[in-house]
Amino acid sequence: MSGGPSLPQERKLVTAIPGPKSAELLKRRSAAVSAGLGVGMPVFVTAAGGGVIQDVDGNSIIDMGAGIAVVNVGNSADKVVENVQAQVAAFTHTCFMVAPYMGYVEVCEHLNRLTPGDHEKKSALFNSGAEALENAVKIARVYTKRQAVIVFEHGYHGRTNLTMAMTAKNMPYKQGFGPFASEIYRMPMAYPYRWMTGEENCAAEALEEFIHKVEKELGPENVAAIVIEPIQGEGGFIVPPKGFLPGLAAFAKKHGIVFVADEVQTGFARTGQMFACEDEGVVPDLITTAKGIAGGLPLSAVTGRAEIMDSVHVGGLGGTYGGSPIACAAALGAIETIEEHDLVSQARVLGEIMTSSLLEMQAKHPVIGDVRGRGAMVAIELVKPGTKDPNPDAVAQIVKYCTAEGVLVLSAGTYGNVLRFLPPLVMPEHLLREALEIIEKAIASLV
Ligand code: PLZ
Repeated sequence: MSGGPSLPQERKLVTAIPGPKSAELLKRRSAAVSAGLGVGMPVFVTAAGGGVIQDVDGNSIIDMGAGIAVVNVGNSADKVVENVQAQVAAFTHTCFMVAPYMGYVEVCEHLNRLTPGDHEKKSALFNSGAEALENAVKIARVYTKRQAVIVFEHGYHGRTNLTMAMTAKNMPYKQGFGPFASEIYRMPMAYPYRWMTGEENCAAEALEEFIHKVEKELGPENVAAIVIEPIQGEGGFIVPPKGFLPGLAAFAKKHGIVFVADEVQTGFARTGQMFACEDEGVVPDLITTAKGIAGGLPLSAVTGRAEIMDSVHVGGLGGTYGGSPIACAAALGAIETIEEHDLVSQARVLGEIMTSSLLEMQAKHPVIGDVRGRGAMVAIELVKPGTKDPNPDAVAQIVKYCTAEGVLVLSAGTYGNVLRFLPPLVMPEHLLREALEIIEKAIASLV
């Protein structure tokens, strides 16, 4: 069976979810795979492309998750497949530090060109988002000769030891996995919907509290890096109010702190801009990317000011697989697809469809406390009607309903009460509207 963009773009259920074949395979999965890995959609995939995922039972499911913001260009995008096939036939691995190849250099050139700011930039490639974050911290520490790293409440940066310390949420990411890395300091996040004194005060008060804590408790001269997601992903698509990110960037600049934008989830056209920090003209010193960079192959990067990136001693950065030739070939195909098909604009088109429809739902269903996001990164926060009390049960029920109806949706949020939507940017509009109709039915069916 072949997937990719030519797969029929329809939702089609021929069995219950999971169907009998998937149900059998789920048994094999539990027998063979560690129980530590959760299951979202309980089906086994045979093909995927455009806006759909096909399973072993012949069901065609609408994909509102894009593999957690990875296949922005769609699964098996033509250019990705073409480049990967050519690369895999030419050579599969030499290790870039042992014998270099041009795919790596070209990906770095694109990253240096595409990321915000027109200063001289350099890049280094790794495998996963967490690895990019680890390396951004290493680089910032060497450059500043300081150790403290500032992160934010509700933030998510990965599951390795250092990035677990940087990630805010205990369950399921950290519980029992300590001890964690030291010198990580978590600051209050500007979370407009839940700001105690009201949304209008959020940016100014959050910044004030941030500056107070850093100046009085940490000492800015000890801080190597401020690391923040321009829109928090796993935390529940928390969009900081205007002024918060520029305020942090200005504080970092004043004190010689490296300002790191973690664009692992927001990057590569997702938010209707190539990178989310462009929205307020914020130019980070370093930017971490992964996910959408390579159309589904494992690749990540740190890109930033040449003087910072070059401050590391020769041999100080690397890894066996980082910037694998196959992943780089995929990235070149993904970047070409994003630019050629103007997926930046398409993210806005999809975002407008989602946001307007979800706002209409909010007017009818008080269980929707907040609708937020940017571009094709949109979420709803569910509350107990008439309050702002988190309602994770409603999210669980909606996910269950959508799963049964063949729509893959993802939850998020510190309180588990956020439903987030991240369709592939190539999803046909009719499929997106159909998914939204089912989501509304799920909300209407809440008991
Ligand atoms: N930074 C902003 O969103 C990964 C995590 C899925 P890796 N988010 C999805 C899960 O439950 O493990 C993420 C992110 C941001 C860093 C990461 C980490 O990226 O490629 O998963 O290591």
